[in-house]
Amino acid sequence: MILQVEEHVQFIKKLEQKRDSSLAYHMTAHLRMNGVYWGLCGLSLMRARHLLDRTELIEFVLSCYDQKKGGFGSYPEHDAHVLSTLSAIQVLALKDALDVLGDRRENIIQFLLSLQLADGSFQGDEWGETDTRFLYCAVSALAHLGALDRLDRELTTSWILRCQNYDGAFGSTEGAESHAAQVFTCVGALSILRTLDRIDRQTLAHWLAERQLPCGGLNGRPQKLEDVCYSWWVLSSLSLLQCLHYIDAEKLVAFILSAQDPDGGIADRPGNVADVFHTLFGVAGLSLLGYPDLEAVDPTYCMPLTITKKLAIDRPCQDRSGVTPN
Ligand code: GRG
Ligand code: ZN
Repeated sequence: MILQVEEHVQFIKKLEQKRDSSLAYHMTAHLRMNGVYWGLCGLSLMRARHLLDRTELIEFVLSCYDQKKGGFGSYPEHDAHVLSTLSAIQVLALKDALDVLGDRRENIIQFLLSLQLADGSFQGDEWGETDTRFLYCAVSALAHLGALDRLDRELTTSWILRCQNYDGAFGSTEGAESHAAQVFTCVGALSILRTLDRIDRQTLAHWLAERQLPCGGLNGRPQKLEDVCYSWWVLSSLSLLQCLHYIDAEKLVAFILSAQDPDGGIADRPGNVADVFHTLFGVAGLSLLGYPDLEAVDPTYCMPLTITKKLAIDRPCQDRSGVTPN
């Protein structure tokens, strides 16, 4: 089986045209900005970024700017949140359009910094819930904006380390269950902060390697089912730990390809309905594994390496084999 690039590109392109009055469309408005990033990044890795119109994307992103809070919401008139703010910045970066931020750039930096609490954790907005996802988003967004020097790296690192469990993996907060997606947020943030050397890589890499099941797919924690998106969360983390070779790549490639819908898109597992989230993370996983003709993905940012290199984001240098000198 091969990657059906043309079908996946058309699948993503069609989503853009599906703006309608359906309930499903409105019920997913809170994910719209994330969705635009997932689609545009997926297209980029399949070398089809040009299919989404630059001007329209910039207009949409700017229409979601929350003047009062200084960040981006997921949809016009929605309150700013760190999840949609990172996606908005990534969409602009993918279209080489960060300059359009103008004076908003400083307000966005202030918004991101204002989300950090005294213990180093991050809230997603002013309402108080903290999560290592929010920390990653703030750190990545600051890096994209060239403002990492405004962040207290030591305080931020110390919070991440408090979220590490005895098994070497990370949860959403101190004492929370280890979960592979939270591992990505913590390892990714440590990579951006250049403090990856503060963790015991081997214990974590072995926990991540144990995520591979006999079917070839990866799960997010013990006793759970395989799911294509962990091809990103687990592999990017292993790549940053220089341990990509701990998993059986051939079996994982076969699993991801088996979750393709013949009409386009990739599902969480074979036979399920395809969606743009699993399409991006399936393709990004394949890119990390060196699948032919895809753009190389940056394991720290889930962005094409060509883009993060151009932005000269402050990050350790990486290559396709996942070797990341710290
Ligand atoms: C730029 C790639 C990128 C990410 C930004 C928002 C974010 C940072 C990361 C999200 C991390 C996260 C917690 C994703 C959720 C992944 C997921 C499949 C959760 C499902 O959990 P369960 O409990 O599924 O429903 P399992 O697989 O455990 O049964
Ligand atoms: Zn999933």
